[in-house]
Amino acid sequence: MGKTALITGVTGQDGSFLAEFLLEKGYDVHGTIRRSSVDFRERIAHLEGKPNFHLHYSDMTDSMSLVALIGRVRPDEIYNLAAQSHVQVSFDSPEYTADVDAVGVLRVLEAVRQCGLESTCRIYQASTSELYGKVEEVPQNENTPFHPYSPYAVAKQYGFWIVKEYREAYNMFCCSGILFNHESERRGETFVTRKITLAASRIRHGKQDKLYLGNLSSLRDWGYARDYVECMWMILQHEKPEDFVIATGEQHSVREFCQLAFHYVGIELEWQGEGADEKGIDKATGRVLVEVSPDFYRPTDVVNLWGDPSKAKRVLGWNPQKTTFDQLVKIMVQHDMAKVAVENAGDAIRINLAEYLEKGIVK
Ligand code: NAP
Ligand code: F7E
Repeated sequence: MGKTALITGVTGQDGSFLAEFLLEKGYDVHGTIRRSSVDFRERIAHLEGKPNFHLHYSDMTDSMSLVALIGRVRPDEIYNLAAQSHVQVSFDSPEYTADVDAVGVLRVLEAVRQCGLESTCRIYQASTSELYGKVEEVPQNENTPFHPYSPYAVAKQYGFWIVKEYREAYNMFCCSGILFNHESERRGETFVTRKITLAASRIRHGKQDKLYLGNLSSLRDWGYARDYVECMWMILQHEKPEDFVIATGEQHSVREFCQLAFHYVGIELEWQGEGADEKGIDKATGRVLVEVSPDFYRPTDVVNLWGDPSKAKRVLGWNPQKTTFDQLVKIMVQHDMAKVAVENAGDAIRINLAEYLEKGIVK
């Protein structure tokens, strides 16, 4: 019999890639979704209807739903990916972020214990490079001290420690993957990379005039989400429960990401000015296409993330450079150029429809 996995947050970027990956491996995959007045299942629509793919309503703030679900599914592996994952939003909703991202982890661990699965069920916790926050060492590895620098990071730090506590106190197979930023064509549209690739595509198609960003000098270690979900699985197949840093080992600025994304839509940018006055200008036309808006500054910003994935490479045999930075930007831009082209076609049909309705041709 194949294994059974439960993914919390299956509708998210990572959840959708992980579900695909596990289904291909022959798993029976169960995923949690939230009730919403509009259904946001775009990332998993292609999986619905597959016999080994099952969806259940649940929420990380609702222990009863978690206990009932885990007791019913009795998973061999749980991937706890559900979270309020936006750092800037965590400054506006700190209490909710703590409930979901900190206490939510505890709820999953306790549900496993209450269902008597503590010796059979392996648990992966989606931890984050944001724990290093106001960094105390560059690059960061499994021994680098934490200095969380946002309500999101503080909540995730609780998640990290409670997983370690349950491992030590109850001998449970639970581990944290300390994942550095990973992006894709499915990335949420308000994270900086996707915001840039979508804006560059819209500007190229004449649908947007300008892109406003916050800190252009912020440094990140950006990988491809599809590669990172494989590592989540590898962590749970390892002979003993351990925590791992997952990163590419390469660092780039927001400005560099922007430069390359615009390059792939056919626009070469040059940068003028500094700080809040910095601008990205189209070399060919002299038009200002990128400006800084302090609206996107954070009360405390993490500006120097750079991961050292040596342990994952050595112990798990994971390849941190499967998709390069250049390839990642290209994948995202190609996707978004196509998306905007389809949106344009959709707009044309909608305009015609409105005209038809107005003229009484269609009733
Ligand atoms: P994402 O796209 O924002 O997906 C988050 C998922 O969590 C969605 O399915 C979302 O459901 C669900 N969720 C949010 N609040 C919930 C709640 N109260 N109850 C149940 N489900 C809830 O995030 P991601 O990029 O895939 O990241 C996956 C996990 O890895 C997160 O825990 C994130 O914090 C962590 N992480 C991400 C990165 C990264 O660079 N992507 C790096 C390190 C760690 P809806 O679709 O209904 O909103
Ligand atoms: O910001 C700067 C911003 O929102 C990256 C989550 O998946 O990765 C993600 O968190 C950097 C920051 O991601 C804009 O100030 C500039 O320094 O794309 P982001 P994040 O905060 O790194 C970690 C590992 C997670 O765990 C999280 O779940 O870019 N930045 N201008 C901007 N950021 C945004 N969002 N928007 C801007 O306009």
